[in-house]
Amino acid sequence: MDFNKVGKEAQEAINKCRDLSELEEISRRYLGRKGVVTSAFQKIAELSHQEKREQGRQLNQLRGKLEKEIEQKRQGLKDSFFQEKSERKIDISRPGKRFKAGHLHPLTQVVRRIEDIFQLMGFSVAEGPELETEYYNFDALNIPADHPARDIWDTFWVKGAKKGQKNLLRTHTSPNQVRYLEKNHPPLRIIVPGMCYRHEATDRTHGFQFMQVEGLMVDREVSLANFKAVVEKFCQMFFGPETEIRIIPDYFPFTEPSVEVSIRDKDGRWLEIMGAGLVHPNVFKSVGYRPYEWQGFAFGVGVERLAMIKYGLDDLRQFYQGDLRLIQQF
Ligand code: FA5
Repeated sequence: MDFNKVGKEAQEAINKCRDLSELEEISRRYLGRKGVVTSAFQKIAELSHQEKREQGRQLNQLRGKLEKEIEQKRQGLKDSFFQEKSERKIDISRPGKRFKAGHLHPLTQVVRRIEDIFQLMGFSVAEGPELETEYYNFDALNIPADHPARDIWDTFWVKGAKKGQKNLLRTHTSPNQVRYLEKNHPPLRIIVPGMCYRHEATDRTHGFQFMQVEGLMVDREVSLANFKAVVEKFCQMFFGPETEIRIIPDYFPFTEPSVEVSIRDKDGRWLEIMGAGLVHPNVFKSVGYRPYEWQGFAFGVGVERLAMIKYGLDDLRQFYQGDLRLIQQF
């Protein structure tokens, strides 16, 4: 066997080799159990003593050299593999990954817009609990237990109330008139946004869960004319300067007189958006004020109704279905 030739061939193969699996193949070919060098070792057993020593020495040299070369190459290939990998990690020319940014739900956007407009008119934003007591939701609002208005505001009664008290999911945001008047002294102007619940068969304009924004302004002299100015300004800022409103009589136990406000939609139809009126003397009495010393107006506007008109939707249940095709439009 020509050791020089074998050595040269092996060296060339090692030099040309580009990846680790190819290198392992070369290593097997020369140094493996049936490899060229290994089989040569087996063959020299048949040679004479002198030749055995000579060839054995050369074969040992060749094997040592190849082992060293292959090991060096192996290390080199590994290094360049990791180098390439780490270079890939910081390849600043690659296009970035796009983050999916969410945005506020259309109803949240509407509530924020309502808050902005009323804040411009000097109203501050207050909050109240969704789990209410019977007292704040009804009694303090001049709706005693036997009042027929309890039927139209049937709701979800909740177990676990304190003794002598009944808990329910609030049917409207009006309890916050009482809660706020108990803790603050007029003159005052507030709005209270929040979720309301009613035991109601749903349809395109009614949900069993919906949002209202309550409004309350109390001062020495507050009239329906003040209310009209505020609500008209609000509608024009919210829907556009040409918006027409209609105010007609209605009935609520906690206002006197009571009114209903509608706006005209794009097809010319009147759509009810809120109930309102002047705060009833009995409500002032329930918070310990002397009636007729203070006057006020209050209103409760339906957020989904405003959003439906603003966005041209015909079914408010769509707001609660989480359908991205709808939500992503706004
Ligand atoms: C009330 O809830 C009174 N608390 C409003 C009020 C406040 C009157 C202050 C006087 C003074 P009403 O039930 O009409 O009233 O509801 C008011 C508004 O809430 C409605 O105009 C409507 O826009 C919205 N609304 C009422 N029920 C639903 C419902 N089931 N689904 C969606 N919106 C509703």
